[in-house]
Amino acid sequence: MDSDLTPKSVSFNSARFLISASRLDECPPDIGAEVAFAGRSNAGKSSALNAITVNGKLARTSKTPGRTRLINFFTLNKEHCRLVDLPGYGYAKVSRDMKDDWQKHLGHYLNDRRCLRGLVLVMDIRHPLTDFDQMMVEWCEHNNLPLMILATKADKLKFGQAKTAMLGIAKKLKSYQCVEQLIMFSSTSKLGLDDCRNALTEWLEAPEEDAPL
Ligand SMILES: Nc1nc2c(ncn2[C@@H]2O[C@H](COP(=O)(O)OP(=O)(O)O)[C@@H](O)[C@H]2O)c(=O)[nH]1
Ligand SMILES: [Mg+2]
Repeated sequence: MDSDLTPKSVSFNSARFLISASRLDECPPDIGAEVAFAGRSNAGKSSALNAITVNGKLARTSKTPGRTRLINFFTLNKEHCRLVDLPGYGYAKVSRDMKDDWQKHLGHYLNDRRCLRGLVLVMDIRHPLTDFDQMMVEWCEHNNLPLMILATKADKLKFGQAKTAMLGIAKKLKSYQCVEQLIMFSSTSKLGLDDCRNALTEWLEAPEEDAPL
């Protein structure tokens, strides 16, 4: 029976846009639990967020890479539980100064955000582990932050090819303790969606004392 005393469990289709921040001091209060999504521009990050939340319009998807320059926060039904869309990296058509600026703010978020429970790194299964992806993996390893890797756009490959790609990624990541999940994913075909949601739920619903930071 449901009552107000029962702690709510996370439901992803409850996600609603909360706020965009370009700096740490514009972020919502650092309480509760957050999971942030990172990835190279055009990797399929917004599409993955939309698929997870069953909301085609939640995180804007774009055929023009590099549009999302802000940290976007989405609330969930459970109190103080949020999903966070980080600025894509590898964006084109911006000055070096602007790039440095974004990277600095992203760095502040990653380093200082105490409610961060885990990072989801979205990579195109056909172009996995770019330099920046590698840097994010190293960062998670160094900071003991649980990492979930979504190897997305798997629908673009034949199953055998996708399997081979996954084995290659797994081999390169086998020495990293932080990698809790490596999921073959497709926002289009919904492959891997249940595994991804289950892992997110586990992170978001873990008691505070088990939090990584
Ligand atoms: N076939 C296929 N296309 C995808 C998938 N995910 C994203 N895309 C396409 O890849 C492009 C970039 O996606 P987007 O989610 O905006 O990438 P972001 O820059 O990482 O947020 C868009 O044209 C999407 O339609 C997927 O799983 N399968
Ligand atoms: Mg995006």
